[in-house]
Amino acid sequence: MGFVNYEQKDAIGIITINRPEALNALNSQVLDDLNEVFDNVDLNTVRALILTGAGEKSFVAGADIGEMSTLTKAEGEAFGKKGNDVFRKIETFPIPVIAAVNGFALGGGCEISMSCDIRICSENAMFGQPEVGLGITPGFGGTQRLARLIGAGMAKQLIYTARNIKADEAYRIGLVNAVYPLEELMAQAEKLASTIAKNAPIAVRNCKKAINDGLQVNIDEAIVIEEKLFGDCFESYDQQEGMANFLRKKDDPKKVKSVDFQNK
Ligand code: CO8
Repeated sequence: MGFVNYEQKDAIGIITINRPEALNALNSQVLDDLNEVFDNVDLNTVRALILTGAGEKSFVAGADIGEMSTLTKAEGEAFGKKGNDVFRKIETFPIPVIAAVNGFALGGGCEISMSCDIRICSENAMFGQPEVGLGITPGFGGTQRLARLIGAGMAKQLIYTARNIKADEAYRIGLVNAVYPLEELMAQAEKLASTIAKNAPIAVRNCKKAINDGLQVNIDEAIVIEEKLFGDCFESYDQQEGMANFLRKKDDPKKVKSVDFQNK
């Protein structure tokens, strides 16, 4: 559809922002299209998503500067909310989302990658929050998620200086989990997604929720969140079969086989 393509390969969904003529910059239409694609993911069959950008140069080069250039204060705030709503949808999406960052991830591009669960990138990737050089703050969650991911001191330095960093530095400061040659990036993203997809889907979902929700509250409340989500896994087919399979293996190693988790 429009500026966003969607493809399903077995249990993996691949979402590609496709506006290469503007280095996949996020205008209102791209945000609407992304929202719609996420709403239409078949959660019965898809167990992990990959988000990437079309072309070999850019993941997402930010929010659309042309569109933003004439906004009033109220329109600026509304545009920020539009992006934030989509990015929160990604962050709280029931299944894991892997950002395969294949080039520029600047401003809104860095921000959308940070709303994903995991970031991996190509060697030519470049991350940054250049907003203060344009007279604005990061507005799609950058001031919040960068500080949470890499610590307040490093986030403040990157945001105040508007300095872009290359893939190796992004890896060193923990912004990405791994760096690959560009031609290997998607294969590596799919490999990671299929490893996740082989595990019990309800358990993976509950892990995502426990980590996300637990990070927002104090440790006592966080532990209670974990307890409830842990308890929620029991009596599921996947819990019973996953554990029975382990016990069968102990009994007779020849019975070793991977569990066909059913998402129920
Ligand atoms: N918005 C709109 N168009 C863009 C953007 C963008 N962010 N980035 C690139 N493009 C367009 C260019 O205008 C150009 O179009 P055209 O061919 O029609 O002139 C095309 O993409 C190719 O770009 P370049 O010719 O500039 O390619 P280069 O390889 O020379 O440079 C760069 C690549 C370094 C990535 C350069 O394009 C650049 O600096 N882009 C802007 C990066 C940036 O500053 N991003 C942050 C934007 S601000 C933001 O994201 C705020 C998010 C929060 C919003 C809150 C809402 C209120």
